[in-house]
Amino acid sequence: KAQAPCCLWFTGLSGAGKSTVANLVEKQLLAKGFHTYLLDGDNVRHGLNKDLGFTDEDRVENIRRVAEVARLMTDAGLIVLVSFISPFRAERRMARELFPEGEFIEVFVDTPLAEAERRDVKGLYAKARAGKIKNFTGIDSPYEPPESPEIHLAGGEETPEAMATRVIRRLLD
Ligand code: GGZ
Repeated sequence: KAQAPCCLWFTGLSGAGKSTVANLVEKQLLAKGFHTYLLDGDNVRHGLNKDLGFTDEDRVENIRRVAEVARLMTDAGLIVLVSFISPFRAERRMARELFPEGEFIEVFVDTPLAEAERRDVKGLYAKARAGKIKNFTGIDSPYEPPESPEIHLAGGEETPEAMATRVIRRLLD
């Protein structure tokens, strides 16, 4: 059965593959005729949240605003994909509580820190280790892994395509 509207909430470290998987999932949903929107740092941190950085306080506010926007979008009938580190359990719970039962689907892209750092696609981990970026998640800022996500993806083992397929199955079967 189709689960629309709903919020697919991707969480995981920088470089875990959240946005890669979320983009693949969105593509598949669009191909099936669903109306979707993907919220991520690229379209939120440069606009709505450009006043926010990476202190704990700013991350809390970042996630609060993103959750409220996602809720407005599900009200409008969309499947919303949200792709932020969202490192704190309390804020993910707060986000969950904005949605009716079953409409919030937490997707943990569980790529180990060592693997994300080994890939270091954007070179940010190297900068964080060198002290050039402060408060970097996993280095000198915490990440609290989900305890019971609806979907748990082994980001260090599966391909993005395989992970996206699992999300789609869970959503539509
Ligand atoms: C973590 C940072 C930081 C710090 C810049 N810590 O791999 P990316 O580049 O594309 O994803 C990261 C993104 C994280 O932003 P979020 O809005 O998802 O974070 S949160 O949910 O915690 O508010 C990374 C980049 O921004 N980046 N500085 N200090 N990631």
